[in-house]
Parts: sequence; structure tokens; C-alpha cells
Amino acid sequence: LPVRAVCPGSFDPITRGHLDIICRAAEVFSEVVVAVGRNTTKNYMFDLDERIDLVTDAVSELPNVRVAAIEGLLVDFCRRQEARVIVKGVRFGSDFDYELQMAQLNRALSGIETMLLPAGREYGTVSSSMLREVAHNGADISPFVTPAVNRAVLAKVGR
Ligand code: COD
Repeated sequence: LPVRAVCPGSFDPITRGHLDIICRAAEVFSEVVVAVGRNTTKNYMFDLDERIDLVTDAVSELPNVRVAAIEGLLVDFCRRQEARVIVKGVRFGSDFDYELQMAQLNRALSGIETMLLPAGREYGTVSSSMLREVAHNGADISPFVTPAVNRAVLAKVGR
């Protein structure tokens, strides 16, 4: 049975940790839609169009993955996309607490299931927010992101 999954996030910017989750989801599900959204509690380095462009570039080699913007609620996006499953990555306990609450709310709102993938070993504790801070202070983030993301971050921090 073909099952379409949604991998949602802010992706500010997309990291190799996010990409690991997206690649693994694309191996399990017939199609993956990477959903770029807005978390109203966060201040972003990249605007929505920039985040979408960087995600699109990062997944361009994955044939069953496409990218779209979340407008409104994630559950409404999933319904429009006819996706049955949300896939999220969990790095540590605090991710789990947050994802559990969102998963239960999203299921109560719409019946959609969330599946949590344990973060991969190599980039499993990388976070977009830490990379932004590291880059602001002049250090190299290239091991943790794609070359296009590295260039975009360097341009944002004025180097
Ligand atoms: N390894 C593995 N997984 C990772 C890594 C890593 N290194 N880094 C991040 N992740 C995971 C995160 O745990 C998360 O599951 C996912 O990747 C995305 O992370 P972020 O930080 O880019 O995205 P968030 O958490 O800011 O995204 C939040 C959404 C935009 C998805 C959320 O706010 C949302 O659904 N907004 C739409 C409005 C809505 O429906 N709100 C109600 C939600 S209940």
C-alpha cells in the first residue's frame, strides 16, 4: 500500500540531521513531502522562501521527495496532501516531550498518526539554532550542512 508521509519543520536552515531523517523516511514511505513551516515561538534567520529554496536544493537527488510550505495548521496541510503519517526526528528527552505533545494534539485534531525516528548517530544532536549561533561567532559549520546552506549562512552573517 503506498503511504505518503510528511516531514515538517522550520528548517532554519536545514541541517544534515534533518536530511538524515528525510532520507530514512524516504526509504520507508512511498513518498515524502517536506513541509516547511513557521513555529510562532521562533525568530528566523531565513525567511520562508529562502528556507524552502535551501530545502529544495538539499533534497534534489531524492526522487520520491518534494517540498511545500505549510500554510495554517500542519494537520490541514496533511489532509490537503492526502498524507497519512507525520515523521519527526527525536534527538534527546526534551525533543520527545515536545513531540509527544504535538503528536497527541495533531491526532486529536485530525486522526493523523505521528511516527518518531531516533536521530542518527553522526549528526544526531546538531541543531539549526546552535549552528546559527556558531556561525554568528565566526566558526565553520560546513561539516553539519550542505555546501549551499553553508554559503547562505555565510552570506547572512556577512562573510
Ligand atoms: N537529527 C534528527 N532530527 C532532528 C535534528 C537532528 N539533528 N534536528 C532537528 N530534528 C528534528 C526535530 O526534532 C523536529 O522533529 C524536526 O527535525 C524539525 O525541526 P525544526 O527545529 O526545524 O522544526 P520545528 O520544531 O521548529 O517545526 C515546528 C513546525 C513548523 C513543524 C510546527 O511549529 C508546526 O507544525 N507548525 C504549523 C502550525 C501548527 O500546526 N501548529 C500546531 C502544532 S501542534
